[in-house]
Amino acid sequence: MLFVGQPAMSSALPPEKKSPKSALLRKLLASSSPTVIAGAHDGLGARLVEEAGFDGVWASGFEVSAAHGVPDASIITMTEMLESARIMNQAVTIPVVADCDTGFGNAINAIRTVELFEAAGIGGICIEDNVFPKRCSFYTGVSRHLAPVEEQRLKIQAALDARASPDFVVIARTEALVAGCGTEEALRRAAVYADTGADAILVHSKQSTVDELAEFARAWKRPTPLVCVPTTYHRASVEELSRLGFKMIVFANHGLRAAVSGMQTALRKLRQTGVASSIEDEIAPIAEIFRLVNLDRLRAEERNYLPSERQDPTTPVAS
Ligand code: SPV
Ligand code: MG
Repeated sequence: MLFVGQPAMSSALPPEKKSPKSALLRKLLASSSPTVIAGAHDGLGARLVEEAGFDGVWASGFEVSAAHGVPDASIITMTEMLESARIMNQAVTIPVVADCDTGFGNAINAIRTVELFEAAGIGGICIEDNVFPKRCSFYTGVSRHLAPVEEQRLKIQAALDARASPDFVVIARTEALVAGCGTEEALRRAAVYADTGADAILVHSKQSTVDELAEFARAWKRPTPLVCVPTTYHRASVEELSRLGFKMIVFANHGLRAAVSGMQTALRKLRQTGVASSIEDEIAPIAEIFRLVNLDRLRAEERNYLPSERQDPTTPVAS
């Protein structure tokens, strides 16, 4: 039974309409221009990503973890991540790529991960070759262990086999460079994942320059598209990364970091001054929040679906 306010789950749709966003994402990956996506952790953030003109939303494990107030270290559960990704997906028309870390366990966990994320209408997921529990690629003092390549190959195979539709995008990510295993090992792993059928290869790096990724991309001869995440090598532009051969570029956490800076500045000033007018001109007007949550739609739906005696005739229609 569908309760008022409960969104219709996409799994109730006929099979051909099950994952229209995955078809969209697949099209983006196949196009000649770079696909540029940005990180988010909730519906509002996802909507801001879409409004800024990005091609898709990266449902970031780093962001969702931070939004829960915990490190990015396999602490949030698969269902917490799924719910966050589902909320983001509901808020936008562009596809969501969900960062599913290790697939939340072994290949068997990855199977259910694919089933549930696909059923939620997510465009695709990314599965990395860290062992569970993973540690954020940027944490220092971590002894990094990668899953044995054969075990990871089977996990990618399991994820691909678990798809209801071949459109659902499975990105295989290697942490070989982050773990200090070198370009050759990164290429060896990426080749195995690509040959297994992964739709794209995300090769992560925590260097401050793009050099090791450039070396990787130069040596990459397979047609499987490459994905990169320019967080530490932040001087590399979309144009440069695209020229190097990267097809999808993920600005993974910049919205969260911008929000944190903005909130810290405003809240500190508010606490110091004790008067809201001190920051009123520096923060989004209330009306901007009305617009972002689509108040116009609420008004229209009230007019259309509530009996006249339930409508408030004095409430102005938001313009
Ligand atoms: C994330 O956003 O959670 C990622 C990208 O996996 S990164 O944090 O750069 O590893
Ligand atoms: Mg992550």
